[in-house]
Amino acid sequence: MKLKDEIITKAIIERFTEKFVNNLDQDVIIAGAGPAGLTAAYYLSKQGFKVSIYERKLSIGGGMWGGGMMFNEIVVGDDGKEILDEFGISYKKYETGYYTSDSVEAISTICSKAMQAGTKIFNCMSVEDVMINKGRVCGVVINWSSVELAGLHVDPLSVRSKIVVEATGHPLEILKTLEKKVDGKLFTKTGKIMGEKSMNAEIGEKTVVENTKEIYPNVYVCGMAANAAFGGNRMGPIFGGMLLSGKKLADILAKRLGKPGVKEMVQVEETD
Ligand code: 48F
Repeated sequence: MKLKDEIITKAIIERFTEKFVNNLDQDVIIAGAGPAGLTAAYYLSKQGFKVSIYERKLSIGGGMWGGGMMFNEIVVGDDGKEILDEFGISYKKYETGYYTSDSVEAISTICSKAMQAGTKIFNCMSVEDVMINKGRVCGVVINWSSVELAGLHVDPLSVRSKIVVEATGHPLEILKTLEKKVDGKLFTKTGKIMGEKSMNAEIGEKTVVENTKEIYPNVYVCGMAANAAFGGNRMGPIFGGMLLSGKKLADILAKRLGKPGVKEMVQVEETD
């Protein structure tokens, strides 16, 4: 059979458009395809929720590929190991309570399992803002990362969702934008972003899970963003907390959203 270049082009454009159009009204939109966002997406998609992730970079996986200082191994504790088991990621015991895993195997498997469970990932797209309606976030504003990088004056598009997840890691990109618009109204002690504290794996691993929660109506934080938002410690290349945070978020959201496909959360139509 003779291959026609124009058919290849048409196939790509049509299939991408189909995927994009079918995912403009989601249960959950996650900003950032790092280990925390991907893990949350996996557990939610597995239960049938409509989940998409917008990732600024060409590659997904955030900071997991590079392990610690580009030594491509990660460390997880006992609880994190259970999530590696769920994904079928191999690991080795190092000492009691410490397990290591190849970071490339870990993140590529998490991504693959999330997608096979139904998560849609839109890479090369940045979340640049959120939509707010009557004091509740109801979607995100997106643009091609290349537009942002080139500083082009091109208007963005918007995508609706019941829940928006801030999973952009240390930079807290979505919350920083939101904070400016809802001055002092975040669900932190100060009403503002608290900022991350210095490295402490012992404390950081615990608080990253505790801090995985709602921070503004319909906006949740997970992964490193949770500690950066609520004033927790950073924890370096121990990744169990990121996986546990993603799983906790999925559990909270599954309870809140109820059964997949049920539109029980009223979406407000009028603007503020
Ligand atoms: O940074 P990242 O891996 O976040 P995480 O899942 O994991 C944190 C760890 O990697 C590490 C750590 C572990 O102890 O501290 O830092 O919390 O992934 C965040 C992803 O968000 C993307 C970014 O490219 C990365 O892949 N991202 C950042 N800003 C945006 C974004 C944005 N505005 N829109 C879309 N994606």
